[in-house]
Amino acid sequence: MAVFHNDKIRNIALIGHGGEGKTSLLEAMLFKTKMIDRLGKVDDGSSVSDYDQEEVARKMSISLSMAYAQYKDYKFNILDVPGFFDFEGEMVSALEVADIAIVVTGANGSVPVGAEKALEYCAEHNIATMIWVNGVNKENSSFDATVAAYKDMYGAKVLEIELPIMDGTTLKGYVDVISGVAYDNNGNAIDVPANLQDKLEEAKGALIEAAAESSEELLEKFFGGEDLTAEEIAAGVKTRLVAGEIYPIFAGVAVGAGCALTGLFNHLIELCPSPAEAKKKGYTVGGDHKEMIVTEDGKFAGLVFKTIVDPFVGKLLMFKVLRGKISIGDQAFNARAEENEKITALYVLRGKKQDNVDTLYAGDVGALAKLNYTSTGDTLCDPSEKVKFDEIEFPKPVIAFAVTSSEKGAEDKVIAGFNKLMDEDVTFKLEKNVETNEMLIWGLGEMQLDILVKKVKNKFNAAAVLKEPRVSYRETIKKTVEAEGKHKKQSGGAGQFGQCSIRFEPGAEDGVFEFVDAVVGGAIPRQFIPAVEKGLREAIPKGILADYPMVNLKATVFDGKSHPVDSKEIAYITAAKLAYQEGCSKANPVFLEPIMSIKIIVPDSYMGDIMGDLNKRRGRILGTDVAEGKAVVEAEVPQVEIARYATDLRSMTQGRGKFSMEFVRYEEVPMSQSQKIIDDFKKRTAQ
Ligand SMILES: Nc1nc2c(ncn2[C@@H]2O[C@H](COP(=O)(O)OP(=O)(O)OP(=O)(O)O)[C@@H](O)[C@H]2O)c(=O)[nH]1
Ligand SMILES: [Mg+2]
Repeated sequence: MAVFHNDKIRNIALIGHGGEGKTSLLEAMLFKTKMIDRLGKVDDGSSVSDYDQEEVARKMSISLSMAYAQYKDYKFNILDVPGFFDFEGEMVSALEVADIAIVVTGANGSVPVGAEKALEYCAEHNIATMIWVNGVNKENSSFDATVAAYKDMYGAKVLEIELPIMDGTTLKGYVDVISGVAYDNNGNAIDVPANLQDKLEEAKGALIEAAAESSEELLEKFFGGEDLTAEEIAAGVKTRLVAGEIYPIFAGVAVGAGCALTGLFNHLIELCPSPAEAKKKGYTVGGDHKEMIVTEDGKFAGLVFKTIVDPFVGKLLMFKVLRGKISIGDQAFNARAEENEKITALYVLRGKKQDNVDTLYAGDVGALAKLNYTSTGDTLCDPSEKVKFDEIEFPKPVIAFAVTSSEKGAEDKVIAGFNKLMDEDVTFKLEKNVETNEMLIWGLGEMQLDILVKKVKNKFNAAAVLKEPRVSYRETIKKTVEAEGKHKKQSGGAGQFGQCSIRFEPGAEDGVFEFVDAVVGGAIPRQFIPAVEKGLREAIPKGILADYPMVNLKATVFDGKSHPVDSKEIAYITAAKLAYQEGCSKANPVFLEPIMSIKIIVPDSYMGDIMGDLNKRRGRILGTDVAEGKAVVEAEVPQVEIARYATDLRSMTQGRGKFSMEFVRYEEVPMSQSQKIIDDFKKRTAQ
C-alpha cells in the first residue's frame, strides 16, 4: 500500500441525523474510487460500514466505523458515524480525530434535529463543517428548499459551492460555483444550464464576498473592484471554513443514478484542511498545557479514539497519529496506564477488514491490535518524548435500568459480558446499588441499552433482562413514643428473659441512628445494655412500612427488667427488636424519597412545556434563564418521577433538549404516594 503524508490526507467524519445517507455515501465513495468492486447496500446488510450483526438487523449504524479511499493521490479516511441520538458518544470519538465534518442531510427542505445538534457540537468544538444535501434524486426533493432552510437557521454562514444540475429527479452533473464551470457526471466540462445562470451569479457573489473576508489583502482587492481568481476564492473559503465561520453546502446522490461524487472528492481536496491545517490538539507535557499541530517532526504521539472488539484480533484500537510516525516493532508508552506497549499489529481499516501496514505517518488514522493496557481515550507516545492528549469528553449516562438474567444463576455471566462491552462503548456504566441490591446499567438512551442486551446475547450467550430500577427509599418516624419490648421463654430447658423500655424519637446525631443509655438503678444489668443497642442496630436496616432502611432515629433505653437466672444477651436483643417494631409503628412512620436536582437545557420555545411537565412530576422550579435562544431550567424533582426523563425529554423536544441531574437530599414522601410504595413492597414480598 502506498505511503501517505500529511498534506495528502483528509480525515472526514460523516455526521448528522439518522437515516440521511451517511453509510450509503461512504459506500458510494468506496465504490467510486474502486476500493470495493461491488456496491453494497444498507438495506440488505451488505455495506462496508454497517457490518455488525445488530446494524444489519436494524438497517442502521450503531457504532462508528471507518474505511479509506484513494482518489487522485490523496487518501481519505472516512469515519461513518451513527445518527441516532443514543450513539452520540460515537460522534464524539469521530470528531476527536476528524479534520472536517460533513453533515449529511436529506434534500427535503428542512433541517433535521440530528443535523442541528451535529452543527451545534461542531461549532462548540471548533470543527470545520460542510453540509452535504443527500438524495437529490428522491421524489419531491429540493436542493434549493433545503439550502433555504439552512440559511434560515444559520444565515449567511451557509454558502453554496456546488449547484446540482437536475433533470426531473435525475442528477445530471453540477456547477462548481468557485470556477463557474459545469460538469457532467463523468467529470467532463459542459455548458452551464440556462436555468442555473442567475443562481450561479448570485451564489458566486456570496462566495466571493465571504472569501474576501478571509484576509486584508483579499478584502482590499474586493473593495478595489478587482476580480478574485478561482484560487483566491478557494483559499479564502478554506481559511474561513477552517475557522468555523462558514458552512459550504453542496449536494448529490449516494444511492441510485447520478451518484458521481467527483465534485465531492475534488472539493474535499481543494477546500478541506489537511491534518496539519486543521484544529490543533491540546495536550500536556511536564505539567504545561499546549497545543499540537500535526507534524512528522518529532517522535511518535497518537490518540486512541475508539475500540472495537473483533472476534479474531481481539481489541482493535482505532487511533490517529498526531506526531512523528509509528512502525511495527516500535515501543509505545501509554501515558495514562504508564506502561510500555510493543507495536506488533498495525492496520488501516475498511469496515471490518484490516489491511496490514508497516508504518503510519502523522495525520493518518489506523488501528492497533494486541496491546495489553490501552483503551479508548489513551495517548500512546514514544517513551523518550512523552505527552498526554486532553481527555475525550464523552456524554454522561442519563438513564438507568436494573439488570438481571432470565436464566437462573446467569447474572454473573451477564455482568461479565457487559463489562467486556464497555471496551467498545464508554458511554454506559454498571453500578451496584447496595441498598436495593440491584445491578444498574446506566446509558444514554433505551435503544442503546436494548442493543447492549442483544450484544451480550450474541457475543457472550448471556440472557440479560432490563427492568425499572427500584428507588432507594428510606423510612423515618415523625413522633416521639415510648414502647416496651419483652422476651420471655421459660418453658423447658434453660430460660430466656429480657425486657426493655425505649423512647423513640426523630433526630439522630449522625442522621441515621443514635443510641442513648438512660437506665438507672440497674433495671437492666449493665452487661445487657449493649445487647439492647445491638438489637436495634440489627433492626433498623428494615423499616416499619416496607423494607427500606430506617434513618434519623434516636432511641433512648430508660427502663427494663431482669431475671436473676434467665437474663441473656439474646433475650435483650429480641426484646429491643420488639420494642422497635411496636414503638416505631406508632410514631407516625413515613417514607423518605431521594430528590434530584436537575438542570435542563432546551430551545426556549419549549420552556413552557418543560415547566408544565415538571409540575406534573411534583417538581419545584428553582430558576430559569433564557439566553441566545436557549432556556435553562433548574429544578428539584423526586427521583421516582424522572427515572425515564431521558426518553421523555427527547420526545417532548424531538431530541433537542439535554439535561443533567444529581442527588441532593431525602425528603418525606407525600401520603398520596406512600400507598404505592407499600403496594409495591407487598407485591415484591409475595413473589
Ligand atoms: N434515493 C436515495 N436513497 C438514499 C440515498 N442515500 C441513502 N438512501 C437510502 O436511505 C436509507 C438510509 O441510508 P443510510 O446510509 O443507512 O443512512 P445513515 O445516515 O447512515 O443512517 P444512520 O446510520 O442510522 O444514521 C437507506 O435505505 C438508503 O438506501 C440517496 O442518495 N438516494
Ligand atoms: Mg449509517
